Amino acid sequence: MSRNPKLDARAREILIGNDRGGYTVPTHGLYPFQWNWDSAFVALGFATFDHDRAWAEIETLVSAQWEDGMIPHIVFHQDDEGYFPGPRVWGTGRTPPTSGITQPPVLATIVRKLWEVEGADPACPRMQRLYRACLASHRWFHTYRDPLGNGLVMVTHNWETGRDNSSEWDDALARVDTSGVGSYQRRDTGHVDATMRPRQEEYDRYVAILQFGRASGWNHRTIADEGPFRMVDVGMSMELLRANRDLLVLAEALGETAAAQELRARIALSEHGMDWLWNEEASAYCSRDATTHESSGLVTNASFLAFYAGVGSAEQRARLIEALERISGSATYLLPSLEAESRAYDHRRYWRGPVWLVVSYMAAIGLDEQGYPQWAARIREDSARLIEKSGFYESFSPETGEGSGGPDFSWTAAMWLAWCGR
Ligand code: 9WN
Repeated sequence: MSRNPKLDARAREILIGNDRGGYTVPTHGLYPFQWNWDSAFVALGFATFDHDRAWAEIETLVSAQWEDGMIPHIVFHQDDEGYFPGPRVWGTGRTPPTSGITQPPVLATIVRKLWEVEGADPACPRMQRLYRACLASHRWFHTYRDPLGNGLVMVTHNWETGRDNSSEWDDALARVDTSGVGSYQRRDTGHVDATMRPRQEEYDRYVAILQFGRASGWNHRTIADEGPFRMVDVGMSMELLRANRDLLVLAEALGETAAAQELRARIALSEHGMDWLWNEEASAYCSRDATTHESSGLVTNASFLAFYAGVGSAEQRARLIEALERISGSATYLLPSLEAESRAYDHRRYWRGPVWLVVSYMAAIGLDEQGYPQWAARIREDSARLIEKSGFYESFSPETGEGSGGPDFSWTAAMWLAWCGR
């Protein structure tokens, strides 16, 4: 049952309008290339009316996978001067050009979904190919991004987290030396209001981290061992655990016993390892610096992905639900990317308050699965109301519901079609 057929039609129009032939740009102007986790969520939207196109979205993305297994965060299928940093700045020397970092590993979870909707046939060649791509990408995470050997995910650039400007990264970013960055011209603030985007000093740090990677020849070992920014991200750690569980279902269906065994071991490691992120004082899982071991102590929307990952004792879950209750007291619309009481909260600024529907979607799925359907329903309802009030924006103020960032946004349209508008 559709909630609003007019919005369904508009959402489909947005996806089709942002389609550049086999891949979808997140929004016209601000983000003119293919982004990794955007494409995964976008595939869910396409799957509601064009299954073939849904698979193609992911196939185009993984066609740019690196030999070492990394699926890049951006694929630059064509030139566009409207975005900084573009392919020449990244200088990865790949064809097609890509960035040198990755993004949240949500792909396997979405591949499993597409495959199941089509009847879960183990002989499905499209699933099989993407299964292999996801396995290689997960192995890349295990090889390069688990320095503590506890099954969690270390990121080497805040852009990898997808929650780029969260204040969880502030302390680690403050230590990044920007003296050699040089001059460059930002493009993002030419598309959207600067008060919604990261500040200039923050951007300089992002560029400095990029420059370190480029100077290393995009050597992922060097970057992991010596990079200027190394955080264990609560969001990606939860997402990879979930993705490993979903990949295991595919491995079992394919009779891949050795891979299944490997995945089971990874899952067990992450399940135990997750406690390293638990912050007793904050009563939540929080991102933690991989070098100083300092916890951010911040409750973000990613903290609630614990349910999606299926982790936490009864006591930890109860405390997370208490935090959700507290947050719902100050936010008109769930789920804000940062709690209103936190330092640096700003209801309009990038990942420091606004609601992002893709994170809300994952949190709601987890809450529903783990026995909190009323919270899942509340998040879903709030998400639908945001779109009904303001349209298909990149993100929304949790206070006023006003849209922020880019308009006619692909993954917001996809979330309407696949989830909150149904
Ligand atoms: C950098 C495309 C991407 C999303 C990220 C979001 C934003 C880029 C930017 O846009 O990041 O990757 O330039 O701000 O933070 O989650 O994938 O929609």
